Amino acid sequence: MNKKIVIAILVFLVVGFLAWLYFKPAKITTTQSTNDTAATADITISNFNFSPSSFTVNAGQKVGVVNKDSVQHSLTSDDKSFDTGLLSTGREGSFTAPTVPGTYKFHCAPHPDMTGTLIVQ
Ligand SMILES: [Cu+2]
Repeated sequence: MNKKIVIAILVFLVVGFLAWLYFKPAKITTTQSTNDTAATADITISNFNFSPSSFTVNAGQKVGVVNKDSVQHSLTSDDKSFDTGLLSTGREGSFTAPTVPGTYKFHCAPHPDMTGTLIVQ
């Protein structure tokens, strides 16, 4: 092999490596903002129950809901102002609390006997 070519390749690799060291993107330290999502579920569904069945939130707050039951459930307000939609087993959903303070009854769409109350302050 031609020595010049070998040297050229080595120089190219070294320069490339140094350039990479210099220009490589700064470590991405920002993590996904959690401002717009509930960090953890606030309401847990299990054994055909909402827990807690009465929950107080601030107006417009995002509320996380997790379904730990073996069947699908939803958290649906009686007046349809909020709804997680159907949540399968293990799934987490959320809804945004109404912006008007008040007491809002909710239920599970497939199981209307499952009820709870959201207090918006
Ligand atoms: Cu249900």
